[in-house]
Formats: sequence, structure tokens, C-alpha cells
Amino acid sequence: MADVTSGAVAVGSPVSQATYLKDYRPPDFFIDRTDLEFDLFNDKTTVNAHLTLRRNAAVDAAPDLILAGENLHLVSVAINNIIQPTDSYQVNHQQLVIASPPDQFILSIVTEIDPANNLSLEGLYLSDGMYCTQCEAQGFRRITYYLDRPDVLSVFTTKITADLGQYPVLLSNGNLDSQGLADDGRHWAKWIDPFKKPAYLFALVAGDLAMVEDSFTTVSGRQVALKIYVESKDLNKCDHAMQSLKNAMQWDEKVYGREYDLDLYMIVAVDFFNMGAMENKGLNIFNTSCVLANPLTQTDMAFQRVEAVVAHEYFHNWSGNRVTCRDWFQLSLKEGFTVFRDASFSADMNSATVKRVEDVSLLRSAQFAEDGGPMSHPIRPESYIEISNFYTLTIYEKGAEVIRMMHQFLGADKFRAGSDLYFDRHDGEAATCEDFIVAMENASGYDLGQFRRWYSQAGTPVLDAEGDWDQQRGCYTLKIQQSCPATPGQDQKLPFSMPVKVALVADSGLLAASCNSLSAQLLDGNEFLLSLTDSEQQWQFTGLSEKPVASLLRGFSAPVKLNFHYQPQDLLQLIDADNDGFIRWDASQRYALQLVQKHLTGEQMIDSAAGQQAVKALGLSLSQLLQQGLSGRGWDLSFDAALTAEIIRLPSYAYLIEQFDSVDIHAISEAIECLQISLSAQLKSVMVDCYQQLRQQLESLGEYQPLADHVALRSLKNTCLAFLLRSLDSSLLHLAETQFDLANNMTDQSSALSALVNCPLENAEAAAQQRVDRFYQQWSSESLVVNQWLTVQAASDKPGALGRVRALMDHEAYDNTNPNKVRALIAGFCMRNITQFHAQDGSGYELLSSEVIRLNTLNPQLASRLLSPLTQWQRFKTPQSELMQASLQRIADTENLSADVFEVVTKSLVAS
Ligand code: B3K
Ligand code: ZN
Repeated sequence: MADVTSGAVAVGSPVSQATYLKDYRPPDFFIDRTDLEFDLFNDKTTVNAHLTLRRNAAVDAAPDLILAGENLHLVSVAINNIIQPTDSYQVNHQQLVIASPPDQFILSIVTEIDPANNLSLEGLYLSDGMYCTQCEAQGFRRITYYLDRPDVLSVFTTKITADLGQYPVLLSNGNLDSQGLADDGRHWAKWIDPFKKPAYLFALVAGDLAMVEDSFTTVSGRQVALKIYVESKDLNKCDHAMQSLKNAMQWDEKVYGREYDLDLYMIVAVDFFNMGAMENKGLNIFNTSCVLANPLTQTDMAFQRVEAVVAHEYFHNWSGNRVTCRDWFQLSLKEGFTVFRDASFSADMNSATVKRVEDVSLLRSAQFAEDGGPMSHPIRPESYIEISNFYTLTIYEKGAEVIRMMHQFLGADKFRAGSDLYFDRHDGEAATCEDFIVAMENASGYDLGQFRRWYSQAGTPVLDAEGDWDQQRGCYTLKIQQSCPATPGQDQKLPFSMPVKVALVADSGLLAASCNSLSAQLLDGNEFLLSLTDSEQQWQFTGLSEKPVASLLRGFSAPVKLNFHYQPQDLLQLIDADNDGFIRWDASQRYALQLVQKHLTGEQMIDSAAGQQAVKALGLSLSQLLQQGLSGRGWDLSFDAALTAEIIRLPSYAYLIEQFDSVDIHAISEAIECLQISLSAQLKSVMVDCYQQLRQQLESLGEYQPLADHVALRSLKNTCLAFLLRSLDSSLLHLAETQFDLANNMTDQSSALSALVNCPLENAEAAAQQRVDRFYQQWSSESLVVNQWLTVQAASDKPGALGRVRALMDHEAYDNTNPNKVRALIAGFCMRNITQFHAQDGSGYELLSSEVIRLNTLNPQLASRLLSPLTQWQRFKTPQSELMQASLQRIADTENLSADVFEVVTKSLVAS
């Protein structure tokens, strides 16, 4: 009897039931209007909801109306203004059932809620004395009883009444209709949102907020007021978000033909927020970390994140709000597409190659791990226990890769025609992934039949490629086999359809060739787009003038693992001569990975001659790269400095862990350290040169600006610094000390701090500690900077990290109910301090499981996310795997597990 798209599971409920896609049926009732009145008081909030209901004539509707509700105190129920006797309805901890109501009626429900004690940060809650909401996915049911499902779209009006002194600013979706004074020093504001929307896009804010205002004239000449609301102390940190918003609005008009629809666009920054931001119609609510940006307090990376998240939420106005999702299984319809859109935007605003490298890096480490772990699910899942657990890298990032593959197959023009058709056809509706694919097919004439498997099959496909060179015929034969490992509930997989972009590379660059296969398309500049559809396929490239190195999966054209037996010298050739930045970076990662693998099987990088030789060859190649970019007066901007920084950086632990079936993390760590020491010794002099020249060049560019070129130079400079401080040469310590002491921007200051804190030299310790203390004194009043300070310390792999983390948990700056603080310190330790988190005695796991148990009832979403490193337990060798499993069991044995934690823990343990 529960409605199939909600499937609410109350916190603490003993049975957590699953909801299935196959059970979807349209709603029994529609809500044409939702008129809300909020009376905010410090001890409670009263919500008066008037719902204009209409039975869905198109379905064989159940006689009763079933509304979802959680943690609500029901005061009264009225139908058409007549208060109903309590025996005419049923209410329990997750729903209100009205027996056999009329076909059309107005239902008025009065509920009381307690935002001040709502630490879950879902529904209406207080963030540092400011009321705000988070309703996606199922938070609205914590505000009032409702058909809390995305296919019920309604016109909302919202009247908010609150104390004028404490809450002078009252906001909701849409346009301000009217406002006035009320009794007892209170005031009110009424907002009307003319666009129909599902309840998950509802928002309310009440607080003492300052505001920055600007405006944007749309392509059709309409003026839109843009307002960013923050605490008054943060008014000097809004310019970048505002500029990013205007850039995004313009970009979406140009690239997707999408214009903004309301007269007002508001962003509110709050300090207590479970994720990055939320795209509520006309009233986005943002984590402060994704809005505020000032050169003194935020890094280049933070600037870029603000730009990306502001754009992402703005793009949702079309991909998510105007066209929303039919049910939560379709989440990737809005999220995958919107991530694809924001990634394209960021690529246009910054270094496109580096954006690609960053995205692929995240995908290959964290998303691939998810795809291969116990929570593995297709981008359109078939069931869930708690939908909050499915806001995953798979839905977002792999979802975006799937859209990207469609874009490659169709080409930019046909893809645009498809997206136009999709928006036109489904405007004002709740759509499905299938609707999107059909629109793409209809507009392009392209058959996406087999391609649909990306939506239903989980797991990361594996490509095993082989190349064969026929010198006499000048012919290179490429054979690719594809497979996909079993994932929970899916033993057998059918072949995927995917674009594999390839080229053939020689010292001189890309070679001309021809290929007469129907599944190969010659693109501009000697690249081929291969269409891989079978479990095994072969292509012959002829007319080659010399033996090539295969450059495969260019631009990371499909989200797969590629196995190919590259010889070390082939990889160096790709680093040197390929014109695809992703491939050059990937080749350096592969080279380093080969070194680590060989080290683990005995070809030690320091002790064996062959190992030394192999490191030296890589060092030579990297050193040439740095020398090419450096002219006498600094870095030549025609060489992408940001990409160079990525190429010289060693692979992350997350990536390396993914490459082994059975992970001995401490052996990997030892290998990486050897590589670090050998390479930094070899590259020391070129890096010092590079560092000094970049420093001077940046100085000559004047004041800090978050421009792509400047960001690139700082990235390379600080990558060199991090390298140099790990080179065991104490004469280089002063570089970081001086940079810290003289820094006029947070990128330089925090990079120097991090370099010092991670410096393995004993005599660095005092210098590091002194800067750690000074940093805190300087920035203790800046919450976001304090978060960076917590992370730098938590991520330091110097001995004793756990003790430092425990001490910081008692520090005045730490608040264990604020997700940003918990992520900075606890996730900072568990996800960025891999060796200490995996300490032999299990103490890292113990810390994490205790925190998960503490947060389980307070903030289940945060608890469940935090626990994700433990879900990977089966990948590790003993004793790690056993200790991790024991920690999971300890969580599983806890009473009153939230649905969020219950789902992740049980699925992780079942997989054993
Ligand atoms: N749509 C929101 C995410 C909501 C998460 C709810 N647990 C942010 C975004 O993707 O834009
Ligand atoms: Zn989103």
C-alpha cells in the first residue's frame, strides 16, 4: 500500500525495505496547488499546508490518499475547510492515510516541526541561527505530509512569518509577491513560484543575511536580478560566484539555447550542509565552501570548484527543474547530464585538458572502486533501500561519461538537436532516461539500441587490446576484446557499445593512415573514432610510414579499464610526442604504475640496476618536459603548465589501489616513497630552476587573479615545491618557509604549509609546527580556512597522525555536528592519509567506525558517506581486510541503525 516511489524508511525503523524501479506506477492523485504558511518560532515551527488535490483519472487509483511524512507532529486535518475527526484518518511514523476522499478537494494540514533540533540537515533546519531547507530527495516529508515524489508537480506559494529582528530576510522560490508587518515584532513575506515543480525543489530561508546584487540581461532582453545572500562578514567573498553565475547563464544560452525563466535568481550560502549545493527553483542553497571565494582565504582549486558548482546548479534550471525526473531511479537523467554540462563549461573557461585529467582521475580511482565494490549499481539503479545512498559517483560522474559518449557518437550538432528536442518535448514534465535517449535518437537518426546497456548494466568494462605491426605492409592491426566483471545481482554482461578514439604516434607526432572498416571513422588530424560493439573486434590501419605506438582511448573516450602491453619506451614516446594531453598524462601514470608493480615483484627502484635505469628514463623525460616549457624569463604559456604539473605528479594511492586485486598498501607505499626519493633527487636542479622562475614570473604578473594562465603557473610551481620538500635535502626547506611567510594568497600559503607538514626531514618539524600554529592564529575566524587547516594536518603521513586527529577532535575549532568540519578532519584522515588510515593495528578503522556510529542517528547521510572507505575491505590483504570487516560488523551490530547506514553496511558484509 505504500506508494512505490517513496518507500520511506523511518530512522530507527527495524525493517528497511527496498523500493524497486519495476514497481513504479503513476501517482493516484495530483496536487495542482500547494499553499504553505510557515510560522517560525525558536522552539517550534508551525506549518499550515493547503493542498489542492485531484484524483488521477488516467489510472485505476487506489481509493485512499496516502501522504508521506517523517518526524512530524500532526495538529489537524481539514477537507474543504472542515476539520476532520481524528478517526477519519490514520497516521503513523511515516504516513498519513485519508480514507476515500473526494475526487477533487482542498486538504489543509497543520503540522509542528522542530528545526532547532534537526541535526540531520534534511527538511527545515537551523544552520548557525539561520533557517534553511534541504528537500531533495525526500526531505519535504519532514516539513508536511505530502505526495513526496518527483512526478507530482505543483504550483507553490509560500508565506513565511518570523521575528523581524532575528530574521529580517525571508525567502522562498519564485518571485516576492507581498510582505508586511505582523504582531509582536514579527513580519511576513509571501512568495509565488509560477513554475510547477516537485516538492524536492522547494526552499525556504530565514535569517539575518547580507546580500550582493547584480543583474543579467537574457538573450531575449529580459532583466534578471541576481542576488547572493551571505553573512555580512563574507560580503567580500561573493564576486567570483557572481561572475561565474553570469558566465554560466551566457554559456547556456550559447551552447544549449537555454534562457533563464524567472525575474530573480538567488543563492544563499549556509555553513551546515550535507553536500555541495542544491538547485531549488530560483533559490539555490549552497554550502559556503561552494560560494565563497577570496584570494586571501581560498585556493585556486576552491575558486574552480565555486565556478563549477555555481554553473552546475544553474544548469539544473533546465536539466532537472524545467524537465525533472519521473522517479529517483532516473536521477542520472538530471545529474549525469548536468555534470556533463558543467564539465563542458569548466573546460571552456579553463584548461580543457586539465579538467579532463581531473575528471578522469576521480572516475578511475573513486568511481571505478564504487563500480567494483558492494554498492555497485548501474547509472539507472533497479532498487534502493535509501535513495540518499544513490547520489553516487556512478550516477553523477559515470552518468556524465555516458552522456559524453553519446555526444561523441552523434557529434556536437546532432547532440544539440537532441537536447533541444528533449527540452521542448518534456518541458514542464517529469521524464525518464529513456525519454532522453529517444529524443537523441529521433533528432539524430542514430540507433542507440545497444548503447542503452550503459543504463542497465553495472560494473566497469575492461578492454584488452593488442597491437600487431607488419613492417612490410606498413600495416598496424589493433584487436580489442571487451568484458565486464560480475557485479551484485548481475553475473553476466552483454557487450557495450562505445566510442574508442585512437591514433598512431611516432616521434614526429600523429601518423597518417587509412582504415577501411565500417566501424572506423577518420576524424580531423589523423584520429580515428572506432565504434566498439562486439566482444571482440579488429581494425587494420594501412599506409603507415613507420612503426607506430598506439594511442588508445584518446581523451578517455569511454569509461573503461584499458589493458595494453606498453613497453616503457612506448610510454615515454607518448609523453613526448602525443598531442592528446590526457594520453600524455595517462602514459606517465602507467609508467609510474609499472615501476611500482616491478618494485613489488623484486625489481627494486633503488637497489636494482634495472629499476634504477627505468626511473632514470622517466626522470629524463620529465626533466625535458620542464626544460621545454622554461625559457630564460619564465614559463612559455604555449606549453600547458597545469598539464605539465599533472604529468610530473605521481599517481595517487586511490588510483594505485584500483590497479591491484589484492592490495598490500604498505608495500605500495614503500614503492611510491622509493620512486619519490629517486625522482626528486634526479629532478632537483631543474625543479629548483622551474620553481624560482615561476615564482618570479608570477610576481611580475602582479596581484593574484584566478585566471586560467595564472592558476596553471601556480599549480606547476607548487607541484615542484611539494616534490622538492620530499627530496631529503634540508637546504630546500627555506623555499617553503619563505613562500609561507610571504604569501599573499591562500593557494601559495596552504601549498607551502602542506609541503612543510609533509616534509620527511627531522629538522623540518619545528618549522612546520610553527607555521601550523601561525596559520591557525591568522585564520581562526574564517571557518573555511580552518577546515583546510584541519585537512592539511589530518592528511600528513608523518607518524602519529591518528593522535593528531584525535587531539584536533577536541580543538575549539572543531564541531562534530558540522559536515564540513567532519569531512575536513575525519574524511581528510581516512581518504587522504591512506597509510595511516590503514595502520597495521586497525586504529584508523576504529576511529572511523566510532564516528559512523556517533553520526548514525544524528546525521545518517553524513554517517553513510563517511563509511565508504570501509566498503572496499575485500580488496585489501589481511590483516587489513579482516580488521576492516570487523569494523563494519561493529557498525552492523549497533542498535537503531539508520536506513542509510544499514544499507551500506549490510550490502558490504553480504558481499563477503
Ligand atoms: N541535487 C543536489 C543533490 C541532492 C542530494 C540529496 N541527498 C545537488 C546537485 O546535484 O546539484
Ligand atoms: Zn546536480
